[in-house]
Amino acid sequence: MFQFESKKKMMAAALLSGLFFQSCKHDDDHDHNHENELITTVKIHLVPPGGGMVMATWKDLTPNEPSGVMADSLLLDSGVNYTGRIELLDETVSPAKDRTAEVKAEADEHLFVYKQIPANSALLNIGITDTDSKGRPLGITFTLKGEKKGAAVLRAILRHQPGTKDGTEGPGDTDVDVQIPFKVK
Ligand SMILES: [Ca+2]
Repeated sequence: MFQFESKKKMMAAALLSGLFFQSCKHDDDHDHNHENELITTVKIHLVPPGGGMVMATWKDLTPNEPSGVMADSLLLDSGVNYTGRIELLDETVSPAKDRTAEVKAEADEHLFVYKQIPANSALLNIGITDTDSKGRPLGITFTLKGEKKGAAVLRAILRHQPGTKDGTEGPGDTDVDVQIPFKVK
């Protein structure tokens, strides 16, 4: 009787550890998949109030190598309030995978940071217009206005901040970091 009970317990323990092992394995797979979520292509879409669209594409089909980066330039009118949207794609597969929806689904873990190079150029006024479930900025949509004429570079950084997002750039690591030259005329 005692032996029977202890065998049952051992079987239960083995079953539990098997379940535990499986759930760990699942987490590993998830992390592994996330690392493989490539973003090769970033598109900036800008719509002026009168309609039409300005678009620029940044592309690097070899994210693990420094070479191979291509970027369009944006030509903007000063004083115009553009409605902006950023689009992320993985073009290493066909058809291309839309990564924007994944970032939106994981809004609580992501933040787009927009900067100008040089930092003191102050040619653009950019304001993020979307938020995550806790009211913190996300940055898939934004407004953009050319405050004065000149040329500089728009830098868009996607920060991945699982469990650490606080609305600032600091926490986490970078999923993609792109630079798009622009001119305000
Ligand atoms: Ca590359």
